Amino acid sequence: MAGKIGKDTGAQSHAAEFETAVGEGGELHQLASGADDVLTTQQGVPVADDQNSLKVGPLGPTLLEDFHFREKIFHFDHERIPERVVHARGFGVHGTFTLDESLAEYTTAKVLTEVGEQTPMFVRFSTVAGNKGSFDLARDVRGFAAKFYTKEGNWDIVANNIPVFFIQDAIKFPDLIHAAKQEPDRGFPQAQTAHDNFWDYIGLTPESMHMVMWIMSDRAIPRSFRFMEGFGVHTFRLIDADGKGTYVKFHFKPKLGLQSVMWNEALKINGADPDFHRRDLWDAITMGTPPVWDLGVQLFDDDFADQFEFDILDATKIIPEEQIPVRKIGSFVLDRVVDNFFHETEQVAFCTQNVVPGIGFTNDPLLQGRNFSYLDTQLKRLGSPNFTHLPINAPRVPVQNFQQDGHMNMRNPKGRVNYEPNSWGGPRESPTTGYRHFSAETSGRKAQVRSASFADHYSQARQFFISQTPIEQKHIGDALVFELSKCERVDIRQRIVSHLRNIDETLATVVADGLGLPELPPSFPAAVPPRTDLPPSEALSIVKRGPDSFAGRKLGILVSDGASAAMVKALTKAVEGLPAIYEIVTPKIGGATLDDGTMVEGKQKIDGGPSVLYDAVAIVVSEEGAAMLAEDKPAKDFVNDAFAHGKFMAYTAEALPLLERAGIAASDHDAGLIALKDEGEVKAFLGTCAQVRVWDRELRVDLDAA
Ligand code: HDD
Repeated sequence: MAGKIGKDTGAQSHAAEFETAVGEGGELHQLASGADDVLTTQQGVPVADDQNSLKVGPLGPTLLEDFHFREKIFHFDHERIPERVVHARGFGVHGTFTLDESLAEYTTAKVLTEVGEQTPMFVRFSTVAGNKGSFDLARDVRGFAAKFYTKEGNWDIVANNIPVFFIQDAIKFPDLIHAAKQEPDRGFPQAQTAHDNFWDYIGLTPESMHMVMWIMSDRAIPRSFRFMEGFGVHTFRLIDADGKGTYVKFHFKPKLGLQSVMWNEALKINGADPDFHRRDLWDAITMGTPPVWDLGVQLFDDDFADQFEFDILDATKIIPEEQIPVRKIGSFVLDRVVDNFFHETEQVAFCTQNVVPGIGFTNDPLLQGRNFSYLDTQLKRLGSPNFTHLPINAPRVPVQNFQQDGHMNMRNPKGRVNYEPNSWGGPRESPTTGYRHFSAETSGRKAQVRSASFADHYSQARQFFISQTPIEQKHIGDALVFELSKCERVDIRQRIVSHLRNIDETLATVVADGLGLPELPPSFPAAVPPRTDLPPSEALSIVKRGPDSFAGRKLGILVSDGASAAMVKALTKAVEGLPAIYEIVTPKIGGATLDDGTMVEGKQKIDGGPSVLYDAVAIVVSEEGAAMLAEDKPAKDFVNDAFAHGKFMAYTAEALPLLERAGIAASDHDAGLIALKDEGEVKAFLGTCAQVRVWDRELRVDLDAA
């Protein structure tokens, strides 16, 4: 039995890595244990009893001599490593990037020039503020860190799902994060910015205002990692064979389109399934519908940079896609879950300074600071400068240099020579293929300064706001009211409203009203007058970039005993055909017996499968089933929430009494509430669901009225 456990839990793969690292590990392992599936100590000694420590008699004291017991407990005691100071909660998966269009005109990087080349990748999604055990649907930025294992070494784009950042200079980062995370005296609130310290800091940091618009928008509560964009944020540089540079911003565009949840939904999802996002990605991949993103670039030169309204080195600014379109050059699919969460997701170490020949940095002061911070943090977190030896961090090309020793070293240089230059032989510099930094003239007075070209903090915040559809604007107002209403100090609330006046007067008025401020505070003094001439940008709205079908999304089907088997079958078949996902929700987890006597298995019992877990719902019940569910609070919540959250809902005629008892009167019925008269209507229903939500219903059933 012990042998079986060893095999199933990955003792095999551990041995395989050992083999990779040491070369002859397989034989050693064989010698030590005698068989592949025998449980061993860390020294490879076979274990006879893993359940009882060594004692003097059955009731006697445990002996220090029991080396297996001591080793096992010692190892357990040291299992935890420091969690990431930010982005602690994450979820990583493997994938592959394929290049479709060469950028050879601009760069020598093989990953961006060899069309058809498939580059293995690892991507880790994350929230920022919450600790490792926090919930997925916090209102927060999402990390979208991508490691490309290229033929020229590892290239990391340590991206977010928001294209700008709170601050312009890395020296401010510790304060920003201290203010955002739980307050130091009380250790809460966890995984949320709805508290005094955060908004106090923000109110005193006008450069954060553009980012504030993004995090108060629905971008900060994505439906799933699969429906999110990713942005490299900074302006990077592509470098060609002659050393000529071209500015570049990196974008990840989901093929599924953009989709978010509603705030009221997020609050409930966190209770119903704190792992909502990681489960979603796990399910999509393991069910054979892996998500795909396009890799896009915005390319521009010094002339554009000179005439652009803002500084391209300022990480609080975007370059609107209308000004520089995003050129799609390839795509990546994320199609393999990890074998072991700790091994891969926890130990992966992203570093902004991981670039390959042909890709370089700019003087963005945030990027320059990040280039120090990431390497430094890995030493603290992973405990050794040899973190690059861990399989998830190791490049997929030979690593040859004279760096040596240190904790947990697994690849010291072989032989006598460990210095350079030497006359023995060994790896040499390669002036032709090696990494060359972008060469540029630079001069200036040494001083702690901020460029005057970074001074406009409101114009793009306003541009973002006016680019949103009315419902998205409403959500921004609602979110601000929610967050600020959790602040105890009135002056902190007021100061934020004073900033909003520089962005949009109506927004400021709505928020002030929602907070019950007796009057609008004066506008915050702006360093430069905010511009009002920037045009709206379609690309900034989620609603305008939504999915165009129900594919990849999830239908919850509420089924009772006696429900129409034909209808359940039609729905499940149509969903599978898209392909999308469905879950059957039943009063009892054992399932429901349908009208033809067949049994349909329940994936969720109604109490554990609220409608917030689904993109759309169908209610397929019998008369008796509807009568029974009409007296059941979770069933009524299922229906009522789906309606209030603007979801498309299909129902069989028998469900009407349940709808009514759940608070949906005949006069409330709208185009999103679809009666399924026969199975032929199922396809049309799913077609309608492409629209994501019945937005105007939200205005009628206001959840977050300011
Ligand atoms: Fe950062 C982690 C993204 C600014 C310092 N950051 C981290 C991760 C992402 C980002 C996605 C998680 C990586 C993972 O999954 O392991 N960070 C960003 C973006 C920024 C940004 C898009 C602005 C454009 N970060 C930023 C600054 C600093 C840091 C200005 C410090 C000066 N970030 C870190 C860090 C972390 C980190 C402390 C924590 C864990 C880690 O690096 O590996 O070094």
